[in-house]
Formats: sequence, C-alpha cells, structure tokens
Amino acid sequence: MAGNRTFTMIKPDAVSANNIGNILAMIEKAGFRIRAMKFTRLSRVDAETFYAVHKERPFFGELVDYMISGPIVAAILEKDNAVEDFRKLIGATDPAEAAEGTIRKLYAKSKAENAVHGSDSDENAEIECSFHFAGREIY
Ligand code: 3AN
Repeated sequence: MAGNRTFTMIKPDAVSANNIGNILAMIEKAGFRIRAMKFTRLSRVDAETFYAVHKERPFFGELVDYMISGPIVAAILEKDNAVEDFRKLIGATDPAEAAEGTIRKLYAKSKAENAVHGSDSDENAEIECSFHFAGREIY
C-alpha cells in the first residue's frame, strides 16, 4: 500500500528567487498537509550524506556545491499516495521536460537548479524525513 508521507526541500535557487511562498501555496492547494518544516542550510556533510546514492554520478560535486550554496526549506508532507502525487506536482527533473503547471515548469532554472526535491519512494521518504527531523518536530 502506498504511504502517506513524503519529504521535500525547496532548493537554494527557489529560495533566492523568493519563491518559497508560491511553492508552498501550490503544495497546499494540491492537498498536502505540512507536518514538519524548517528553514535551514545544509552542511557539506549533510548534502553528501543526503545525496549519497548519486555519489558515482558525474554531477555529484556540482549537486553538493549547489545544495550548500544557500538556505533551503525542508518539510514533511502528508496526503494519500504522497510520494507519487508529489512527484506529479513537481514535474520532471529537467524543467524543459516538465509538464505545464508543475512546480519545476514554473520555477526551476535547470536540471541542477530545479527548485524542489521530492522523495522517489516510500522507503526513501521515511529515510529522508528521519534524516532532517527528529520526532518532536513533527506535528
Ligand atoms: P529527481 O530530483 O527528479 O528525483 P534525480 O534523482 O535524477 O532527480 O537527481 C537528483 C538531483 O540531482 C536532481 N534533483 C538535480 O538537482 C540533480 N541532477 C540530476 N541530474 C543532473 C544533471 N544532469 N546535472 C546536474 N544536476 C543534476
């Protein structure tokens, strides 16, 4: 059965472009409830650990440098079928390929600076939620 939680980050490009409010409005309008949220900045170790699955990929260094280049918003979102529905809401990794009306189509700049993260499976959603939040911060 599909889980009801996913993890998101509003990435440095979207934060610096003043799009936190626009993106959160789209998330809430799509029926997700925010269960935990923080404005923070990742350390290099945080970013390397979070993206460890990509460490063999050629863009890993660029990805880590970018993710620590400025503050982010991290959040836990709840909705039925959360992972899949949120991936639909954010759109394809490359904004040039993202469907009309998706967050990345509207706000991402490129494949690297692509505005938001969304967990890709229920299993990773739980790992990512726990990585960023301890139990007392979840409501
Ligand atoms: P998604 O975020 O859509 O799940 P993944 O898992 O393929 O995409 O990639 C993880 C992150 O790595 C992306 N969100 C993006 O920031 C970065 N990334 C992916 N492909 C590239 C690329 N070709 N060049 C630079 N960064 C990339």
